Amino acid sequence: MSSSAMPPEDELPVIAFANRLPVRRTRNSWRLSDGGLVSALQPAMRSRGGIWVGWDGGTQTPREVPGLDFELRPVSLSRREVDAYYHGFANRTLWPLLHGLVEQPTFDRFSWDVYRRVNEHFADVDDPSQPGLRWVHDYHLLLLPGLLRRREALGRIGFFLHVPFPPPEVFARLPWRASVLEGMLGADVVSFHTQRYRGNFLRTCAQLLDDVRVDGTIVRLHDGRVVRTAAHPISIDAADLANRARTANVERALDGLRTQFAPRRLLLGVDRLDYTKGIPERLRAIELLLEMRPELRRWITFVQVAVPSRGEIREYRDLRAHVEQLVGRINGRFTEPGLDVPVHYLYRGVTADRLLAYYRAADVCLVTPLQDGMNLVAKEYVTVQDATAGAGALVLSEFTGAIEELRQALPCNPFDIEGLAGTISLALELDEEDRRRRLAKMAATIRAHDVYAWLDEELAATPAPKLVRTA
Ligand code: GDG
Repeated sequence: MSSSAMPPEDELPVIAFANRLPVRRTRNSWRLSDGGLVSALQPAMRSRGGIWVGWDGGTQTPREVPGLDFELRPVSLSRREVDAYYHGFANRTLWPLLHGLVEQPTFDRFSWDVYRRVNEHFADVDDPSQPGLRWVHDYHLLLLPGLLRRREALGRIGFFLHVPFPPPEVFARLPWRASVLEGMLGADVVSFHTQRYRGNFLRTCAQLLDDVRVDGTIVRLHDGRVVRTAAHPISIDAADLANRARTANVERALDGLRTQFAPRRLLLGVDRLDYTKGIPERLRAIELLLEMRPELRRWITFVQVAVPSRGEIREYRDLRAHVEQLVGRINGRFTEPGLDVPVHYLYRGVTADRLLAYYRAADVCLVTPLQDGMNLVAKEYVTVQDATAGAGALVLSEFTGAIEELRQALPCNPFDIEGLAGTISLALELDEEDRRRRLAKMAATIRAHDVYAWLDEELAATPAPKLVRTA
């Protein structure tokens, strides 16, 4: 394979691989889907052109969609494959394992076999002779970098993990740990959100693989190939979000929210309904706060937007029941006769404009995951508040990737319910000047490292990996 015939790395088209294609069907056309991954990758695909490889979700997705300036390459999966690969190995094994065992992972050989097969389907739709920058995303496709390399794909291979990487003693539980690590090491560069996850990965390779040598931040393989690692925190399009937060539609929605909730102060949570997000802990802290400070029962409202997620999986259905029981209990205990309930719970997604109005209206945003790779909601809230002269406070879990950048947030340990209740109380007491100062600093940090900075880091051309002979 000669790289001299290829255009320079930074001109190669991007071939992105992600679990899902970034489009959804509306009544009679195809639209770009919402969601963090799509909005993060979209600018790169727009500027470089290329191909997006992903599961078609069981629909007949066309290769080209008007208005989309990159090609779609669908991977079709049978219902059994989706069950075992997606609901099974990806979401019942890898998801809880990579999030540090916040739930028990299942270890099931059949799901593992199907996961391997599905990763091969993704490799099958790629044409290895097409020069490109192959950019593989997330825990659904951990084996794909290795498969692409074995097929001698032309150009660099990058891998980005959107979720945490746990310490070696946690990852060690996975019966197929060596195959998974070897799959990831098929990339030229393996990237994580933070130095901590990167460090965990390097220590895991050193401890669990016999035939590699970890040398600082690189991994040397037995065949002399060198794999680099990186920490590139993902971010948001801060300028665009700041503009969108000021549109007439958002203003209108904001007026509605202010009329609805005045004169109460608004606390907000926005998450997929996922057990990593710490929603029950957050509710229990609110409950404790209302118990300790009865005057707040008529002065605060907590709005939780819980976007339905992975309802096929038992743990998620149990979580929903638990959350709904807690909401009922808190409202039952603390609603005062003739007054509004203290907790508003929305089991659905809201439109982008409405979400921005909630971000604007909220006096406090509660981002309290038990474990979260980054958390974009925290960055969005800060950006919107700062751009609209707000003075909100952010309570942020120590177990998010975002805490490493958002140093002026009020940190919390969501496992400590009393401590969390105290931090929420503090957020309500903080003086306005202090809140504005904190917001301004955090917003500046986000602007300085927005999604474009992340893309530049991820896609920066690196010299072709050198072959290093080991003795
Ligand atoms: C994974 C990792 C990492 C939420 N509710 C609504 C809505 N959203 C949007 C938010 C935000 C996105 O969804 C959620 O992103 P997060 O980062 O908070 O969380 P995950 O979905 O778990 O994402 C995470 C991320 O990947 C990127 O690498 O940060 O750690 O777990 O953009 O605004 N959007 C709309 N309505 C809603 O109701 N329109």
